[in-house]
Formats: sequence, structure tokens, C-alpha cells
Amino acid sequence: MSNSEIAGIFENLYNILSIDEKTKFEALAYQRVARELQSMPDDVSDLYDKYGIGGLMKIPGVGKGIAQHIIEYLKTGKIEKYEKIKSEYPIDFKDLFRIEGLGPKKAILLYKKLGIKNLNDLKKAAEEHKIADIPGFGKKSEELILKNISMLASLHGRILLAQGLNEARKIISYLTKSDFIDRCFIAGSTRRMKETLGDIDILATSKDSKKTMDLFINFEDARSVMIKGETKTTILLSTGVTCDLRVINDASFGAALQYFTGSKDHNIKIRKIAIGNNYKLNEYGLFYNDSNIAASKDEKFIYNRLNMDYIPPEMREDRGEIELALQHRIPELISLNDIKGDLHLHTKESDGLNTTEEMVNAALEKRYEYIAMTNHTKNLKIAHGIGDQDFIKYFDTVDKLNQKYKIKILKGAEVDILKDGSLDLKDETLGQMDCVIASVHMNISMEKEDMTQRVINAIKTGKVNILGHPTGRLINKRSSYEIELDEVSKYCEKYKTALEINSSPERLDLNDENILKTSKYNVYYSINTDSHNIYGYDFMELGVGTARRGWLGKEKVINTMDLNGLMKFLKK
Ligand code: DCT
Ligand code: MG
Ligand code: MG
Repeated sequence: MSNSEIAGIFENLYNILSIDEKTKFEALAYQRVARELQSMPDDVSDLYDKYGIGGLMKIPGVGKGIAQHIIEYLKTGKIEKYEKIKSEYPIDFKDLFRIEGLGPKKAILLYKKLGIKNLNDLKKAAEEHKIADIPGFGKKSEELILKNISMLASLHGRILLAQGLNEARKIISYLTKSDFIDRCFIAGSTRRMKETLGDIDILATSKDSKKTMDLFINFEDARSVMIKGETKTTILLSTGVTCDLRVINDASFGAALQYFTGSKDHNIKIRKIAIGNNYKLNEYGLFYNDSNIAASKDEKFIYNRLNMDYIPPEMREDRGEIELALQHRIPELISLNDIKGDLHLHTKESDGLNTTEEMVNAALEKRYEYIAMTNHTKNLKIAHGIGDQDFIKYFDTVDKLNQKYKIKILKGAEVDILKDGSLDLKDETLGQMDCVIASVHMNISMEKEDMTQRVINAIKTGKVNILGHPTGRLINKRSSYEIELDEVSKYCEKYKTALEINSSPERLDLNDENILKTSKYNVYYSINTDSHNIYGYDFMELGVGTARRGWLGKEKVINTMDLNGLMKFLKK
């Protein structure tokens, strides 16, 4: 895509030219085109190839001069006018604008006075208290700059799905309280339930887009406003991620939701298919002979009109789902409602925060049919793992609670898989359990072959119902163990061991790709939350979302079975 590169150059031309009265209008023209380029679906280079300079001049705001700049960029990779200006002001505006209240004027002043080009330079100058003396800044704004920088530094870029979903829902409930916003939906990677998010994307329809944007920038977690326009506004949230709000016309809602849900690769392919059928698809609609046949229609209409099954958002990654949809073979995916219980839970007996009874009550609120109490075993000292005797004693507690409550509480453990693949409890103890999870927690840096054999040995004991968090990765923190999941899956199939999809926000393990990979085998899965307190149950939606990203139907997931079916599976 050349659009965003050229838009970046035009934005910078705006930044520099806007500070001088004489070039202010020229600057505004560049800015207008930059925004246009960023939001248009067609690639300018395609446009130019097909229709020449005339095609470019059809873009709103593009006159002959700007069109020639675009052509120059497409041919040479640069724009001479910009190169000249840039050598005078070699400033990384985008970087600096991440600081609240810092615009072109101030950025250029900082460069002229102190040679500040980017956030690093700014940080250094602020630490040396050089900012306070610059006219228009002062001590207070120097402090604010330092605070802003330290917040930005704590970010790793992409945030976890759990955090983003939470934030997105807060924004939506805040916006929908007003009477001028009609509909408000999550789009982008958040809607696709991707494990990490680059930003949060939200769509709204409204009678008054200006009021909507004003409301949006006053959201309590907004730290600064990055872009404010009538159709698109971007704010930086205190979590460090940005949120895009797009206000759209009610008549293009379905097309806009399809477009802004992405993924980009999925959309590119869908747009090509549309063109192949003599349609044109963009965020405003599905056009046939210049009339929008998708007006006021939903997403499903668009897919169906292109002779495809509707594709659930979680599948839209261009991983073969489009081909499947064209053959009308999109599977029915599992949904949160199908889940009948949670089979991985911790209590105060090991490292959980709540008692078994408290966990039972929270499960009743979820209307679950069954749960499994699966505390850690003695090998895992840091999680206060317990031994055989303590498990046996604990089962009395479970028996009593089973009599008291209308939910089946299964006796279980999350037993450590020791270095040689043996299990950290005696066979007789395991024999008294309904549901045994086995997990690797210690000695995680092993050669691939050894780790694979270790896990297979554990499965081959015949005692393991579920292989817990099979790859051990922690998102943004620790990569997965070296393990050959194909081999492991073969043994899971043979020994009726389900693979876990662990829903805790940092794990999501197995991940989508590994689910796709292992589901070639005749294996089952168990979607669990690994809760350590009563609130943990809510993470089930993350595991279900991950399962949907891995194309799973409910028939492959053991905790969608009723109690009878589940008990049969667990008995092996
Ligand atoms: N989009 C598109 N074509 C483009 C740019 C964007 O179809 N040239 C759509 C697809 C995704 C959606 O807009 C939102 O864009 P992003 O927020 O950039 O992507 P995302 O899928 O939400 O991923 P990320 O987690 O990185 O934000
Ligand atoms: Mg996004
Ligand atoms: Mg976005």
C-alpha cells in the first residue's frame, strides 16, 4: 500500500507548512489529501496504473499539483519538495505527537531551540530541565512531558485481548448512554478476538457526528487526542493503546462493519471477489452499476451476494476461510452458550484466592452443570502444591459440597508432569479422581525431542484426561516450550486425552494456529479458565474466541457435553 506512506509525507508537509501564515492554505490542502488517502480502500498505485493522472485527480482534494507529487512518489519513492523541507526540519512528528498537547508549532519550536527531533531527544531535554525555559512551556508542562514519556515507555505496543475488550466495552457503554448515538459496535482485531491488539476499533452511527466525537474525546480513560475529525477520531488511552472511533452513515452500516472488522488480508481477497462479480465493495457499500445494493443491509447480505457463506469474524484471517465459504462449507463454530462447565479451577487449598464453596457459588451463577477442582501438586512449591494425603482429605470437602449444591463438582488435580514424564501423584490418588489435568511447569527449557517425549510419557500413563496449557507460552513474556504437537496429538487421540485451550488472558494456549494444526487429528479439546478466584470464570469467552479462531465446532470440545457424556469421556 502506497497510500499510508504518501499520506505520511503529506501529513508532515502539513505540519511544517501550517506554522507559516503564507503557506497555511497549501498546508491544509496536503492535510485533506492525507486523510483521504488513509481512509480510501483503493491503492493509489492501482488507481494510477489503471486511470493515469485523471484517476488520481478524482480523489477529493487532489489537484494537478498534488497528483504530480503522488506520481513522483510512485515513480521514484520520494517527493523532491518534501526532501528539501525535511532536510530543514528533520523532525519525527508522529513520534512527538504521542505527547499530550504537542502539535506542529511546539514541535518545530523545540527543534529550533534545542534540536529535538524525536521522543528520545525530548526525554533527555526534559530530564535536564531544558524545556521549562522555552517560551510557552514552563515547569508544569516539563513535568507533564516526563510523565507522558514514562507511561509510553511502559508499553510494548500491542495489548492483550482481555484488556482491549474491557476497554472497548467501557467505551461503548459510555457512548451509548447519549441520545444522539444510535448504534455502536466493536470492529477490528478486537471483534476477531485476536490475542493481542494494535488498537481498538469502534464504529458508531449517529445523528450528530460532531457531538459524538466531542463526547468520545472526553472519555475518562482518554489521555490525549491524536486525530480529531468528523468521521474518524483517534484517542490515546491510558492503557497505552489508541482507539479509533468511526462515525458512519446508517445506510452503510453493514459494509462498514465488514470493512473495519478486517482483517486487511481477508478484505483484500473479498474485494477482489466482488470485482470479479462486477461489484465494487468498500466501506460505504456494495455497488453494482454505481448503486449501493447493500444499503441498510447487514454483513451477511454482502457475503451471500458474493455467493459465499457468512464468515464469522474470528475466521477472517485469509487462512482458507474464503475458499471454504465459496464452497458453502463454513462450519458451525462453538459459542459461549455451548459451554456447560469449567474443568480447570484452583482454590485456597493451593494458590487460589477463594474457597471451594465460593467457587461453587460463582459457577452456579454461570449456570454450569459441572466444574472440576484441580489444585496444583507438591512439585510446584511456589503455587503451594499439595500432596496425596491432602488431596484425599480434600475430597471429603468436595463430597459434602456435592450433597449441598445442585452442580456436579468433579474431583481433580492439575498434576505436574515431572522431568521424565511421570506424574507428581500416586496412581491410587489419581484413581480417586474424576478429572486429571497434567501440565508442564518446571524444567521448561528442554530439547524439542525430550520435551515431546516427556509429555507423551505422561499421556501414556493412561491417567491424563486433559493436557494443560500444552505449549506453556505467556503472551508478550515467554515463548512456547519446544514441543512437537503433531506427535503429541497422535497420543492424545489414542489415549483420549483432551488438549486444553487455556483461557487465562496471558496464556490462550493452545492458540489459534495450534488449534488449526492439531485439529487435523481426531482429538478433543477442553476450554478452561484456570481460574484462581471467582472472577476468573469470565475469561471463558477468550478461550471460546480462540477456539473459534481455530475453527472449532462444539462437538470437539468436551465441556460442551452434558454431564453423562463428559463422565463417559473422562472414564476413557
Ligand atoms: N482495513 C482494510 N484495508 C486497509 C486498512 C484497514 O480493510 N488498507 C480494515 C481492516 C482492519 C480494519 O480496517 C482496522 O484496521 P487496523 O486497526 O489497522 O487493523 P486490525 O485488524 O484491527 O489490527 P490491529 O490489531 O493491528 O489493530
Ligand atoms: Mg485495530
Ligand atoms: Mg484501527
